[in-house]
Amino acid sequence: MDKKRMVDEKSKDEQLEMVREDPEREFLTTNQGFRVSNTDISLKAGERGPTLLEDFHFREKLTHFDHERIPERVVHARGSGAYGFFQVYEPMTEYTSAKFLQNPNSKTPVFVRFSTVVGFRGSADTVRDVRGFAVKFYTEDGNYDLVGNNIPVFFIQDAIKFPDLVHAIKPEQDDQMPQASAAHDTFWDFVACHPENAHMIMWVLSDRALPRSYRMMQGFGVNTYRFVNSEGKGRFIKFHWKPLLGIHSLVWDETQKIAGKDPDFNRRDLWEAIEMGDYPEYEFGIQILEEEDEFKFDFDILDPTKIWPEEDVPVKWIGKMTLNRNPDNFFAETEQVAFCPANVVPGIDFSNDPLLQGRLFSYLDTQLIRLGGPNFQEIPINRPLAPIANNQREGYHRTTINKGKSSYFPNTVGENLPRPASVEEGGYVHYMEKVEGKKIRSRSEKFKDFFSQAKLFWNSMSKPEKEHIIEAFHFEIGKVKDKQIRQAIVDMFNNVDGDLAIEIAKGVGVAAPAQKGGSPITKESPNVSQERTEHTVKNTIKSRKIAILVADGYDQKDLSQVMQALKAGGANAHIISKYQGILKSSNGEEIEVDKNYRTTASVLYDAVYIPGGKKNVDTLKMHGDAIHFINEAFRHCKPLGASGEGVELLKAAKLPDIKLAGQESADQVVSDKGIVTTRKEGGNSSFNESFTAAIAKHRHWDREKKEQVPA
Ligand code: HDE
Repeated sequence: MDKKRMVDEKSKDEQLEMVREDPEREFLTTNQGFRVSNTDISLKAGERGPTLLEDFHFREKLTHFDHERIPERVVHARGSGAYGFFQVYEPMTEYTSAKFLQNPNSKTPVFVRFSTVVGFRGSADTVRDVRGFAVKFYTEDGNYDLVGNNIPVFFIQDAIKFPDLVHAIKPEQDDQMPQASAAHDTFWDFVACHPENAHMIMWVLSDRALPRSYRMMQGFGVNTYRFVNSEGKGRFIKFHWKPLLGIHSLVWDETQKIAGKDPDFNRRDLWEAIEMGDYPEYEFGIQILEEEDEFKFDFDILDPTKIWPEEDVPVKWIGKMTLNRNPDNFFAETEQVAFCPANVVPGIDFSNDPLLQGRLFSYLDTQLIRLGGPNFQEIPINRPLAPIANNQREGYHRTTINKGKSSYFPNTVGENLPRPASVEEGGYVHYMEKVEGKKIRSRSEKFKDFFSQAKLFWNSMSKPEKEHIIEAFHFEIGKVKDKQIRQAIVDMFNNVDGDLAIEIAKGVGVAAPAQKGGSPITKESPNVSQERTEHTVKNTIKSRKIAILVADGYDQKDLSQVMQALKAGGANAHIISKYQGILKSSNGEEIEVDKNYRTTASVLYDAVYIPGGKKNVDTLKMHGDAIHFINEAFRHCKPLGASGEGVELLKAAKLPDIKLAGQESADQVVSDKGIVTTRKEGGNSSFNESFTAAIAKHRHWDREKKEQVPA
């Protein structure tokens, strides 16, 4: 009898409930289950005597503690997880037989882990890095893992180079510095020795590597996969995730400051959003390529350093994922989750992408050491919802109690069960691709074009995005001590774009290329730009964090109407003042302060607002921290809003070349490069509209003079 169970949104939660421990148990016990009478003082021979070996509780407590660490992931060590569900929009029968992609009414439970790549488990969230975007679908056919990143290409073309890459980018082997950063000699030496990195480097030095939130970044399967339908027809596939909150990033200076102020910034953001019911949502997309079109492009579709430009192969959006529950226990769930690209269900298969082929081996291998043996799939977070039946036995930490006599196939003692399933019964059959060739260490000719798509990416950037990339080169290469490596990088990127190479050279103390070079590619692909892509939205302020700077004597009407408008748009406002406690408005109303200048900073917010009230503003003018708050937000191109007397505080901050609302036209709302002001106190709906629109835009790159502001 087929024991497959029906899977719905709650199935994984119900399965986990069986192993959850109730925190409200009354008595403390040992691991043997008997009650402990004292856990504060060890058993001693006399009050001042030595501790006795027979104190089993003491020994058990310390022994367990001594063994509480497991190896961190060799890459992607720092991560944050969340549960949710996935729903397909319409049956994908034409393309794949995967069951979870057939029924729009069924919800498949998922667990997602977002991560940085290079830093250790305790490193800061906001470093410049690729972000992992790994999704485990607990489908009725078994677990399907889509282990992706937030950048659609990779550094190298062949998995055999992965250890070299990771050794080069991790802290250097002699002094173990720097932490969570590519800005050091060995990494850039590796890059200069491997021009195949060029395209990926363009992405890593772009704003993509500084996501504002895991909820506001795209995800990509990177490798080329296959969908196979029930007739056995295969098609090449690339996977995409698109965040419905839009695609937004931080700026470099801000990320470095956040790393000190709140190293858990992205983790906290995800956790708090889910706690507050702001459930992150992502659309799931596929690029589909017919097999007969495999050789149609000037790049090899198996090369993971290449995208399939969306102008040539559009993305079809086929479903949506919602994340709606935080884990109960970080270690048990987020740390012990084990993803593997080889975990596929019938209807999904691999391509010969040489990076993917290596990945299919590496993940299972790494879990064996990290999770201590071959039974890690029994850990609750890794357990499929589909039943498991095979003849694998024993090994460390085995929890399944296999009954009966047989542990082999075929057998006569156990009715020849469990037996392999036919295709009709749901058995996984590998795609019957015809392969032939000589054993050879080589790759196809098209793999050797390293620069065309790097240039395509550069061509597609908006002006501010290009400036950010140049600044990133100045930081990263500027940190390289060896001048020869710095020169080699300038020369390497001269193959991408001559002007870019000249700009890099300017900032890092080496010569511009002797002869200006560059790839001849003129094509653009706007969807690779975060600013130009059609996949972002700039019409919502949902879940954005707004700082409101306030002191005693504020204008209550001003404050409450703006707070209401922000709340109506789904944003979260915080009252910030010199001290925590209660503030009084000019009319005697009270409001509680959420944060003081010590416990927060402008870098932790998306926008800043200052309400009116003369006494309020006169006090704030004397607070250097308030002026700094404004200057820093200005420098990071964030929206600022002020009403009534609040405008005077912006004046005091001396923002260069910004038009502020003047006394002469009290009703007017002035909106200039994201700075929205009105002199009218006590409520103004057109101010709210303009300020909300400025926040929705996220950043205002048109502030050319931002460098003139000290912050
Ligand atoms: Fe991974 N990668 N990877 N990787 N990767 C791991 O597996 C590996 C690559 C990605 O949240 C490891 O369990 C090789 C590309 C994510 O737990 C390890 C190669 C992409 C995560 C491993 C790659 C990824 C990992 C380390 C080159 C985007 C974190 C710990 C051939 C498509 C998953 C672990 C999580 C983790 C190997 C390249 C994504 C060592 C050999 C390309 C999101 O097995």
